[in-house]
Amino acid sequence: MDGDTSQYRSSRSDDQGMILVLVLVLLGMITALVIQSQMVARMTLGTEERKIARVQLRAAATDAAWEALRLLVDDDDRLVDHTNEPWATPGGRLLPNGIETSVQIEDENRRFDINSLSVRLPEKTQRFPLDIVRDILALSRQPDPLVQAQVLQDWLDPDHAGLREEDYYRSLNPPVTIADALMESPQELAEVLARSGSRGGVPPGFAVLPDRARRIMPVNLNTAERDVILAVLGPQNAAAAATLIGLRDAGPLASLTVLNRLLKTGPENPWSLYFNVKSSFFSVTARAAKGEDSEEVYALVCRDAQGNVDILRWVCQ
Ligand SMILES: [Ca+2]
Ligand SMILES: [Ca+2]
Repeated sequence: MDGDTSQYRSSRSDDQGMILVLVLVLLGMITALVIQSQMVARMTLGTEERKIARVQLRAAATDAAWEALRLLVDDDDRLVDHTNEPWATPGGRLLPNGIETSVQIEDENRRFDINSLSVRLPEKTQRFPLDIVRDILALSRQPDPLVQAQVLQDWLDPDHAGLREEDYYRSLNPPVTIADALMESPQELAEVLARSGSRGGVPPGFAVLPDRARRIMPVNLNTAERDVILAVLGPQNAAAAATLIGLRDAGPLASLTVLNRLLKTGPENPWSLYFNVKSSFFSVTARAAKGEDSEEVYALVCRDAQGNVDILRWVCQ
C-alpha cells in the first residue's frame, strides 16, 4: 500500500538542512575561537618581545652610565677639572645587538647651588648667596629677582623670619608645608620658583646639590656658565668677569691666582669661598636606542678628593 510519503521526505530534508546550518555555525565559532587565540598569542608574544627589548635597552644604558663613571674615577688630575678632559667628551657606541648608546657627563659645579642660600655668613661679608641668586634671576630676566631670591631663601633656611615663611604657606588653600630644609631636587626648586611668579622654569645657572651639611658649594671657574661667573662677582666686577671668562676659555685655570690678581686681592678674597677650579658633583645621562624604542638612565654623583664616587640619584626613564 503506497501512501503519500512526500511530507516525511520534506521533514527529513528540513532536519538535514538544520543540521548543516548548525555544523556550519559550529565550524564558524571554532574558526573564530582559533583566530582569536592566535591573535591573543601573537599579542602576548609581542608584549613579551617589547619587555625583553626594554630590558636590553635599560641594561645597555646602565652599562654606558657605569662606563662613564669609571672615566670620572680614572681622572688623573682631580685638583683641576675642565671641559677638555676625557670624562667631558660625549661617548657612545653601536653594540653587536644593534643597540646604539650615547652618554654625557656634565659638571654640576658649573652652576650655583641653590642650597648655598641656607648658609649664614658674617654681617661684614661683601657678597652674600642671596645677592648671587638675585643676580642669576635678574640675568635670566625673571620678573622680581630680589623678592624671588628671598622666597627661595625662606623656603630652605631653618628660621621662621622672612618674607614667606611657615605662616604664609599655611594660609594657602590648600595649605602647603614649608621645607625649612635643604632642597632635594630641581623639581622642588621649580615648584617654589613657580609660586614666586617665575617665568620659564628653573634658570640654567642653578643646581640643586643634595647634602646633609649647610655649606657654600663653590662654582668651578673652568666650567661655569658665563652668567654664573657674572652673578658671583657682581655687576661691579663685570670687567674682571669678562677677562676671567676669556682666560679660562683659552686654557684651564689651575688655581684661583688669576682671580686674585684681577680683583687685586689675596687668597682670602671675599669671592674665594664661591669659586674653585675643580668639581665634586657630576650628572651622567646615558641613553640606549634601537629603532623607535629607547631607555635613559640619569645619575647625579659626588666624587671626593680620593676619587671615590657616591651615587646620589639614579633615575631610569
Ligand atoms: Ca680633572
Ligand atoms: Ca625658613
